[in-house]
Amino acid sequence: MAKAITFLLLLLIAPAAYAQTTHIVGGSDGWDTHVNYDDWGRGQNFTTGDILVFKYSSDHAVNEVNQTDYQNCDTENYIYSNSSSPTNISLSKAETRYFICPRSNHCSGQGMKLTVTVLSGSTSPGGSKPSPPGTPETPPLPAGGATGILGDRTSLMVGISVVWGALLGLMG
Ligand SMILES: [Cu+2]
Repeated sequence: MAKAITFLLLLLIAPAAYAQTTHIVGGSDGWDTHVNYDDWGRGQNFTTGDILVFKYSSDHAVNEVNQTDYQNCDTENYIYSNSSSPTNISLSKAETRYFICPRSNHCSGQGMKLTVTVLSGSTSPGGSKPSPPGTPETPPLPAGGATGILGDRTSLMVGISVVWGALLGLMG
């Protein structure tokens, strides 16, 4: 009986422990002009361990900048720059990060700027930052976000593998 309970607990815990979400910036619109990235960002739960993916044409690029340069759309003093889509960014720490497109007036005039506030995941070391009111600890499945659902399925598969390993260990 104790073994059965352990098994059930592992089944519940394992998928959550390996949860990692891939956020495609702008969804199907990608990283482009005339997309409201504030609106897009509000629908996402960015958690440590997640990955941000910028997909764009050769008209664009991705610069990570500080808060002041973000507000001023200053592209000179970037922290990181990449122009070969897709650009993958690992959200490894609980912090706020700022991304802009350095081409033409895309940041100042075309809305190509994105703020990402990364919250600490429950499994990351170093204590967790309290979530703002209304933000659930565990991200819900995004509505219509195919990649998010795929990511969760991958997590589930990994979780099931872990459970199977534990079960075989219990039986052996
Ligand atoms: Cu651009």
